[in-house]
Amino acid sequence: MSSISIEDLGSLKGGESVVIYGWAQEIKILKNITFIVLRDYSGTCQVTIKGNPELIEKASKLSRESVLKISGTFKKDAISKSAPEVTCSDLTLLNASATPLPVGITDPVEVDFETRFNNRVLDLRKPKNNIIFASKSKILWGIRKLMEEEGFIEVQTPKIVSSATEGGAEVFRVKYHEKDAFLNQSPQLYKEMLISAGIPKVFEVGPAFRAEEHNTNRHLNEFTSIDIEMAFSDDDKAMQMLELSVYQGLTELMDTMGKELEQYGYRIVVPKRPFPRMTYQDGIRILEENGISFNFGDDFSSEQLKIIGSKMDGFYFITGWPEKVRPFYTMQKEDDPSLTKSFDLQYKELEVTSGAQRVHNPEALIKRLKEKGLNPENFEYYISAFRYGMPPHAGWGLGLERLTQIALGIHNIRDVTLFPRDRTRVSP
Ligand code: AMO
Repeated sequence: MSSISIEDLGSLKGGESVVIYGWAQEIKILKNITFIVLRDYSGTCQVTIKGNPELIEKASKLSRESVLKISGTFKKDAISKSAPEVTCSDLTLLNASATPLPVGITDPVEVDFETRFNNRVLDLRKPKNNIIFASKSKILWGIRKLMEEEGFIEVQTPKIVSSATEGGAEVFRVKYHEKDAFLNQSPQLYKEMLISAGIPKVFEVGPAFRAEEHNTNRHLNEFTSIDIEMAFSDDDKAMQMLELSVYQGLTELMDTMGKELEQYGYRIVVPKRPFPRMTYQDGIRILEENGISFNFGDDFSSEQLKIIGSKMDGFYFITGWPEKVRPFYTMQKEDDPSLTKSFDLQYKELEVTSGAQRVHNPEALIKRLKEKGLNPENFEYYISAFRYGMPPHAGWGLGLERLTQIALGIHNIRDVTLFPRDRTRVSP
């Protein structure tokens, strides 16, 4: 007999023979009757064992979270109102769970962070944690669908690279045969090269590595970057595409999982469009109105972004960042080279995306590299892509974990990461 998922039991009339597989979430042994709460990937049901001393004896030896095969009869008018019920006629122990469980699946007491993440597979069995990853997948699916509709090609670029993209300090070095190499901090240089390679719209979803020293609730050492690059484009068009991407990703989540997520206490943020835009100078003005003096050209600290973000409702752009705080590939404004054609997308104080129109002239690029104290020779493979006709182009990089944090209102970025990598954790 083929098996049925717990969710699909609901479609039966009652009285049918069924086979179900799952974990023994709870085992309640009473005098002449034993109840097992069985959980599979779709939900939980109650398995009732009575009038069969041999089976009751077998069930009494089970440990929680053991994997079982249950054969029985589906009971329509179950006593348990919250879960469907199956009267058990046979029980096979497929794999016993060790005891005690370091992380209980239903125990009301929360274990500490280290224990949770040392035993992450058990922690992920909790439906409230598990659903975060179905949500992350839906957000990504919404964005992927949009990319497909808009004619983007999904690409995969190297993650072992010969030069640091986003800055020297935050890069992991790796031994690459006889040479040194780096783990890529962003697909930036490669996505730009693909514009010269004749792909007008590229996107990539992949890991990005940052040797961040600080332990915060928004930084990982390995995160998922959604990157796009568009030919014959500018910062304004890139911002429009970003607004649409965030909107579509979160709408897909709301439409497909909104109700279920609410049951777990998550309230999805669905953005209102258009996202307001403020300039870097507007940001400074807000700070000054709040009695904070600020040096033009500096980056906003997270405390300062908290103040700026408190004036904004939901997602907003900060545009026109100073050249000093943006990477070498960012295009300067024609009328004021101290500023750039760049933007960040923010949600309150959290930065979700950075993007810009890029430098496309090879001489200008070499000049910018030198001004930033970098050696153009180390970037020759990249610059050469600009020598034979590089279109003007623009794009952005969006942190999927940060977007998921915002969507579900989750404080710590580690909770939206299956196996987080941070300053102290590289396992599991
Ligand atoms: P940037 O360095 O701002 O820009 O990164 C883009 C986005 O990636 C996410 N992010 C992170 N998420 C978790 N942990 C981290 N340590 C981390 N660092 C960054 C953020 C951030 O907004 N090449 C440019 C993008 C571009 O211009 O196309 C870049 O990488 O959400």
